[in-house]
Amino acid sequence: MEQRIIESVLKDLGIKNKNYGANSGSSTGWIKTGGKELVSYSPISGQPIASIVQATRSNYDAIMTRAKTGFEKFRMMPAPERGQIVRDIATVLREKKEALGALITLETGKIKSEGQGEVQEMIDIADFSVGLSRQLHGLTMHSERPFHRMYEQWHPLGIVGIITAFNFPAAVWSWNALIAAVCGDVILFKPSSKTPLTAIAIQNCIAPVVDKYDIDGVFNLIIGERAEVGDPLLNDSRIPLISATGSTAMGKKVATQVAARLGRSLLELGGNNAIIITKDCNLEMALRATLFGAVGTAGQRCTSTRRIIIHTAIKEQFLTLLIKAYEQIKIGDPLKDDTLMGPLIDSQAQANMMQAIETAVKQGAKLVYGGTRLKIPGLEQGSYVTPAIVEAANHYPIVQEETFAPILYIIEYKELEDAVRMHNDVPQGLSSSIFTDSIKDQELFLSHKGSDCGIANVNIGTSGAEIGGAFGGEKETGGGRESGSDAWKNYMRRQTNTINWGENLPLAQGIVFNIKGVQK
Ligand code: UN1
Repeated sequence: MEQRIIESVLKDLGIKNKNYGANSGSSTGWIKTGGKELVSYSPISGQPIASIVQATRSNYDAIMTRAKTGFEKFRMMPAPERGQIVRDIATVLREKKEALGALITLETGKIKSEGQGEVQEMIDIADFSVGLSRQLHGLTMHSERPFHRMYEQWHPLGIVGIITAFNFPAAVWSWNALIAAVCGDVILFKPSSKTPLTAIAIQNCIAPVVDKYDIDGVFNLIIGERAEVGDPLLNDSRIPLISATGSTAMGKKVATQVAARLGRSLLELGGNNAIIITKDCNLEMALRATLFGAVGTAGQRCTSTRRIIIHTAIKEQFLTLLIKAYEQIKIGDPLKDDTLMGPLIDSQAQANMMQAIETAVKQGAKLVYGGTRLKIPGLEQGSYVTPAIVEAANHYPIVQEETFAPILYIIEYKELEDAVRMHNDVPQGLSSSIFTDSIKDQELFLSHKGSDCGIANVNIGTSGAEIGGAFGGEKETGGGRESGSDAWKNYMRRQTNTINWGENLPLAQGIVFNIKGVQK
């Protein structure tokens, strides 16, 4: 079944058995790259899907030249016209939703419905960006000087580097690329080497739109190794902004390298997201949110629920219900309709999960469910696991870490203030949630002494954020905000303009600086 799906999806998205790893957006924009071959294997079965000839350093330079030329033209196009381009991209994405979603499933192992959901997230951000293209507003200020006018305007930044992770290979591209595009930037996309085909598919989807508007050099792609492509990109002073999604370790490296040349970085890194479950909440809702948050995408979202901080009085009841629900989760081929959890991305992720559980037990935790390797008949090469439930204490070093796998730590509390303190007592600060029917508990959680995360939800889980809000988090999550709200400002440079339309040259702050014979 998988082979047939692979063939039809690749055909539909214009992917060949062997592909090039650099493109400047148009259908003729592919560069005949000459680097090492990279094979994309499906985590579902471990079988190869297709391969890519990666880009070399000189391929990188060629793409940068095209990006630079692309920017010179694109920046002068009125923003609403750029919005029109993104509107056309949204139309293609609607047409290709099924195929692109299936490819995301093939390359990441996330279930079908989540693959489709990821393309929907792209469509949503495209629609949002179209509206935004008429709303790149600046403020006007009242000048302290007579016959003066002051305002600010937002200019495009230039070339924006986008580095993405395997778990959202398409949506995170769209958050960055489509908003940057309406802002008048051009982008250089470096996808995860675990999901290069989704990146190639995106290029193929948008190529007819790029051709129609003659904007080669706006949506650039580069697939290559760190020495050939990754490091040159981070160190390139022609790239004023690098937007990077991935682990905290990766983010620290990006931040350091980009800061060394005083470039800007926009970081969306690890999370260690918790749900606080209070005594008086709707426990069934809390249970459903926990299941999607901890098991969805096999625990491989940066927003995945990793900790449950639950009131002692209801802990046993909740745990019983949770285990019962975990027993019913269908694990296996993510292409099948009734599967709820697919494989982990690779055997390294599986090994990391097993290692983390072992470490947790050594540190005093109790494994109460799952945490085993699974062999699915016919898919023996896939890294399947049973999701784990572990009773633990918040201060255990392993609980303080983000393990990118479905491990859920259960932590008890007696007083809400303690729950909030434990909640915040981790290095990461992405997403958070409380389940409660008490307005007081809710407001404490949302107050200045409440959750310290970038996202704080009430009676909603930690994952599955809508695109309309700003997305990102504090502390080791990196501080960046992407997607909705005013995250677009990251992709532009602000300019303050003061205009004197009078006959005098008064100085601000009342400074007198008169030179005889020159001033009035
Ligand atoms: C990520 O895991 O990097 O909120 C992004 C969510 C999705 C995005 C996750 N909308 O779970």
